[in-house]
Amino acid sequence: MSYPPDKLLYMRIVVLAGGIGGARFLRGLKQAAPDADITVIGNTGDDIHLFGLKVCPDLDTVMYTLGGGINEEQGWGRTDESFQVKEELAAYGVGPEWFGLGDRDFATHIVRTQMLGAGYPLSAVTEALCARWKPGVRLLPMSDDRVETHVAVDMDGERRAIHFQEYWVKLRASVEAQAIVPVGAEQAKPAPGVLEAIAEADVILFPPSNPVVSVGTILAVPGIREAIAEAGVPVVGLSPIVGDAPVRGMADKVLAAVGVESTASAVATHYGSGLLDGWLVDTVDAGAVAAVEAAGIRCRSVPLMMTDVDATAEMARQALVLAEEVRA
Ligand code: FO1
Repeated sequence: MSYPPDKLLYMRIVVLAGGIGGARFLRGLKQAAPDADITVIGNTGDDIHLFGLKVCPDLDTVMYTLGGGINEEQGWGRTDESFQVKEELAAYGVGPEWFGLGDRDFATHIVRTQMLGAGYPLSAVTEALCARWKPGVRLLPMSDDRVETHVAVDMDGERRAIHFQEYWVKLRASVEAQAIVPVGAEQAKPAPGVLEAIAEADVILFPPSNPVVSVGTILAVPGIREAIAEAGVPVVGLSPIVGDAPVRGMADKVLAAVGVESTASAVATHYGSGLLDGWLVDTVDAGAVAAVEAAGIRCRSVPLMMTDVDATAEMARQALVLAEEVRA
């Protein structure tokens, strides 16, 4: 199939991104549409304060991946990393030991925390950090306000709300999530530039990121969902579920917590036709196309495995092609 018309390459694209899946998709999108003006609205619900430092895993994963500093195997953290600071902290008995902050990564969190302490909002700090990494997209946090995703779990005979990172990294989502709560989201305002980017977009994409704790948390910031629904431009998503299982990560655990089946069609209807115009499912889920279309969402099946940048670029191109189909 030939590449989309030239005008697609120059369009303004807004992407709602989580961590690893979002970052890898963006790398493909940049290859598919090298001249597009891409604004990324990044999830900050995974943010955590550790050792007095503000850590923003999803913003950093996008910044490092697009800026060439990511640990490719892990998909998070820095390349050529060492862990001497973490070891020294552990020698003082200071944890948590379950969260792998490396020495190079620490520098990012120190700079971020210093700037926040000096009064700069997270959006300005992120812009300053990106001046070094030059990700080739405009990376905006969803909000400058503090939003923290907590997970309600039943442990040791009682219900507790724990930080998302504790649930994800320490517990590896091994305990059933009873509820997912983006604490602070209701009071949060979209960061400067977020609503403007949505209003000016030619196309809005939901990458194969976690629909609950990544894209869902961004949509929980009042004003963002409404702005997308009212933007009047194609909104196209790519399923993070292939063959009834998450492509990576443990999205099924948090989908269950919000009562959504781990299928490509269930995730599409969870977003809903009021938000989503188009949905790509993997070829193994071609049987789901009819159900998604019956729900009022244009659907196509294409290969959705981000095995390398070329395969990912082809996925991004298919999303843009579907967006044009929807627009027409
Ligand atoms: N993921 C892990 O599985 N283990 C870790 O120790 C870990 C540390 C970490 C440090 C910085 C960072 O930016 C990301 C990190 N991640 C780690 C990834 C992160 O926990 C999640 O994958 C995302 O928050 C979900 O998008």
